[in-house]
Amino acid sequence: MKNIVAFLFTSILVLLGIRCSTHVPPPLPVEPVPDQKQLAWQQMEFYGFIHFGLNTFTDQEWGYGDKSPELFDPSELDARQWARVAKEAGMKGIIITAKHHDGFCLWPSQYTEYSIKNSPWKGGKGDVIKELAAACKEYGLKLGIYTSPWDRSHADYGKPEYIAYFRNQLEELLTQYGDVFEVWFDGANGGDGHYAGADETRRVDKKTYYDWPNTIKMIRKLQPEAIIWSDAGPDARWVGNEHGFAYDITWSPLQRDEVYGGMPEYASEYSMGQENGTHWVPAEADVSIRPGWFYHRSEDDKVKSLGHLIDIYYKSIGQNATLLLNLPVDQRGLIHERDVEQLQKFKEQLDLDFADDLALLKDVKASQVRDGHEQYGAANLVDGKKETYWATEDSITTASVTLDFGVPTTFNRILVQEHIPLGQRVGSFFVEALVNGQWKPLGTYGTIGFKRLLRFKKTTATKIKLTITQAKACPVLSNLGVFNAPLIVEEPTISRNKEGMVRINSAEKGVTYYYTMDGSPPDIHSKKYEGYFEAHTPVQISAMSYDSVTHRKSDPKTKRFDISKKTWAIKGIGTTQQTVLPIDDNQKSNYTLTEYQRQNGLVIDLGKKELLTGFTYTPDQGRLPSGIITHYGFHASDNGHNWILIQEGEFSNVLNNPIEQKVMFNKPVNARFIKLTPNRVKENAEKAVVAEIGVITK
Ligand code: FUL
Repeated sequence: MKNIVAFLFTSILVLLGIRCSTHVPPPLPVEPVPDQKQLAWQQMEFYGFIHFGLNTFTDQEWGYGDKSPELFDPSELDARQWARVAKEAGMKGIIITAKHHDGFCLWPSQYTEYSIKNSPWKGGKGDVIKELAAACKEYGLKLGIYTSPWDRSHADYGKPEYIAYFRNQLEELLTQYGDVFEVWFDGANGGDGHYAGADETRRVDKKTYYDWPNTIKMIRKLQPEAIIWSDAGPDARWVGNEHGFAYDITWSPLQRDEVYGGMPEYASEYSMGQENGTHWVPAEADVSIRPGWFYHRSEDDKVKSLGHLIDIYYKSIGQNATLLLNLPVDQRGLIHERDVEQLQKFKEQLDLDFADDLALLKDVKASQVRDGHEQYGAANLVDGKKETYWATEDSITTASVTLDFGVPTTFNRILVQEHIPLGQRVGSFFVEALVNGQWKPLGTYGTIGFKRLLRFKKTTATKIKLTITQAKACPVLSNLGVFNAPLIVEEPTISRNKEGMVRINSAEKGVTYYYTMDGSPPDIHSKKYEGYFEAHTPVQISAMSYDSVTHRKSDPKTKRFDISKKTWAIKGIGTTQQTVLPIDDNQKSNYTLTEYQRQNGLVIDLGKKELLTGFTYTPDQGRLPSGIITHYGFHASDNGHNWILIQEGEFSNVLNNPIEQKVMFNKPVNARFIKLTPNRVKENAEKAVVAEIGVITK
């Protein structure tokens, strides 16, 4: 019986033109190809970055190298918390800033006094790298080291002596803490610095100064499995921006010999890689979960939204890069609660996105299979195995595969992977879906590489067809996945414009919003948002996002608005666009008061008399806020000529946390005209900046 089955099976395969007995040689690799350590690294996909150091305590991004180690004093440093958070977010490793540009070392290097050994933390006996290495081990994570080639504290920076120091320190880091999976060399090199009291600008020849070939040789000897990262690799490269985005066309091969670390034209000319690149140097996308790399209390409100983080995931890992997501450690020595919460939501959403592969074990046919042999058949694309692949004859570089669901199936994501041990091949492809018996285009794309993730709006189709239109050599694809990701359900944003129209919104189209205006928490029985609505009197709006398919709902978002600014006008200046900026209710655009305007103050006609109990001031909401008013005067008038000073004082903590400032008056005041005078501005700047001014009437 068994024999008959085997005979029938073989006959069917022969009839189908699929041979399984004879050996058909696999496609030859298309050079360059990854080595074993690069393959293992690529499969890690997602790992964390930790920026921590003296900058954390001086509220800086680029320390000058002049701050005392005594400022480094985390109150409850817990590297196990960092590792736990990273692990739970799905990360596979952590890279830490052992030394940033300021030169301060997080380990007790024997070659300098500028380290934690001269800090009060653990009486100078601590070692952050050691604690992190142990925590990584405990949580099954790999450890990576960032050590800045530029050292703004070192007396010898710019001279040959510094290179010996740099290597000595690298040797400490690569011999004392176990296996290191990645060594990260920043391209930001040379410039002004303390340089042990010299206080000057030192430029280096980035191509030659560091003598990279010998440093690389040394690293290879000490940590043969480590990936060495920089703009120029040699093993992995910068993606060319700090937004966490790779590109529609992202080649892992790179003309490596043309590139060097910190090369000015790198981002625009090399960061996408090259089809004819000479070396395998895949891209890594680095981005911070907040605007800054180091922790700043002023950014507690600026942790990236869930929608933004998910977008980063699809544009990095989904475009042939790995994702290095930075989690700044705060002054306590912990990853802040808000970042942790956001990471949990991120992980939850990704797990849902890829929960069910609708392509698994479905029927797939290819326009051509290498020698018609089942070893290279299209079924390999959906067999759930990484190492099997579909390939065509060597001479064929345009080909297609068609996946048949059998029944109409709804999806909005496609995953495609090339078998990269044989090199990256595909340069362009498009995808179609058979919807109600008709082929509909879903999109046209560039490269695939290790992983390509495609997003579409929900589509119901019986078949999907992927057509490769250009490839360097015969295509070799290992995986085709299809998913139906649920909507991103995140806290919505609530905004109101100058006309008093309220908008509730989020990054995801298709979710429903429910809201209340009476202070109660929203639920699905609350009022449904159907589009802009008017709100001119003081109101508190609480809104949530809801997905009616999965019944998931977001945390509520609450926003309070006072009277609308529909009738407001700025006095004493022309009618340019600038005039509405501080009263447009969006807090995003800045209004700059010149020195002359500062003396006269910002005067606003409210349009009618109002009973005011206080006012609000929102400083510049940009990355590096300028013109922050620290001390104010607030004046009121009935006619815009005779003014009474209502109150003057200081905006408390505005420099640390430049968010909307609220000032309540000692007693209410009736007025039609108001005036804000910037009595003092951060760093005595000449210009004062107002992103928004508002009144409180309740
Ligand atoms: C940049 C540095 O200058 C930043 O401070 C940060 O460390 C980032 C990851 O790389 O080039």
